[in-house]
Amino acid sequence: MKLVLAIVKDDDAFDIMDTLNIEGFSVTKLASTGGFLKVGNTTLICGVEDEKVDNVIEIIKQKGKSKSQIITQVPMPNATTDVIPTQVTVGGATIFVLDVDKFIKI
Ligand code: 2BA
Repeated sequence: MKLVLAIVKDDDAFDIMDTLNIEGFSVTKLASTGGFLKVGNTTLICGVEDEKVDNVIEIIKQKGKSKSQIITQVPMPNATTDVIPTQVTVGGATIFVLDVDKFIKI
């Protein structure tokens, strides 16, 4: 079994969760915050059989859209007072796949 940990945009989270549920996958949603932009994002946790990991990734890929955004505060320790708007592209999803030693439901 694998644990799919997917960091997605808040806007995409419910669509991804609905599709995963319809396809028979259980998923848990955690509210998270990106360390760079300091804005909210969503971390989805999904425990799946090894052979179904690619199905889960495909669903996230289809529903998670990447988005370009302009940030006006770049987190630099010794930044001057001048603010330079910077464009960053936040990906459709950042996905980690971890091995699961045990899966227990009581
Ligand atoms: P944030 O850390 O808020 O990053 C948002 C976007 O800012 C990133 O999009 C990337 O385009 C840019 N960015 C991040 N760190 C940067 C840096 N040091 N210099 C320049 N630009 C930077 P994504 O790469 O698509 O990441 C979206 C969110 O996924 C991240 O939000 C973070 O919450 C998570 N994430 C990405 N990579 C991760 C990793 N290796 N470990 C843990 N979380 C990760």
